[in-house]
Amino acid sequence: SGHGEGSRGSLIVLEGLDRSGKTSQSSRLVSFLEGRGVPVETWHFPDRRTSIGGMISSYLANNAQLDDRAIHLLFSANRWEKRSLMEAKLKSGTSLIVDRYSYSGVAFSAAKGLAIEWCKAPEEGLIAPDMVVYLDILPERAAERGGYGNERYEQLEFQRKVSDNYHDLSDSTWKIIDACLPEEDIQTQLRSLALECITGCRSGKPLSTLWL
Ligand code: 2DT
Repeated sequence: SGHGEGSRGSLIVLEGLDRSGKTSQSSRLVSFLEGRGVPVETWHFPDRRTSIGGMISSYLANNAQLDDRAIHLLFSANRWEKRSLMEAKLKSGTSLIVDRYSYSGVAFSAAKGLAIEWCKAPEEGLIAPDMVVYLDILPERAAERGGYGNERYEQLEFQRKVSDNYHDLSDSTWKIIDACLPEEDIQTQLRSLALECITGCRSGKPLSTLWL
């Protein structure tokens, strides 16, 4: 019943502020899904391993200065350069758990004062996620967790603006999880949301593109 050959994987995106727990929750989720025999990979944007990713990485480390629009377009290009592989994986039945995607792209650049619509434009045509999970945390609480490094953007004032932008971007389809719950409880919610999403995609829901 839709579980056989030809069923596609799901594109599941995790978003949230720095220190919201996205990275550890997504790697635990992937281990869980693998254990259930689900073909799955964890991805992360920016993908710093490409040459565009290298430019982004230097910018984030404050080793390179770039115009706000130029760096925005590099983040977007870093998703575009992975688009065909993403589509191939999904069509071959592999689900992708993606730590940050276009919403980070818009929320962070718009926090510098760029218009939301301008920020959204280069993302148009990328594969739309089947589910966006937002790990919700107040910027003040995230800052208390410590571990902000020396990267650009890792400052409370900036994170407040990013948080406001995420709230503007979110719609009723986003799954919001309170990032201050115990880690186990977050993981439990995430697992059930992911399984439900993956099952739904297997039964024939077509891929679509941004923006929905
Ligand atoms: P990580 O610490 O998660 O590697 O992110 N960012 C990310 C953007 O400004 N635009 C984007 O399109 C993406 C994907 C978020 C590094 C920083 O880069 C920001 C934090």
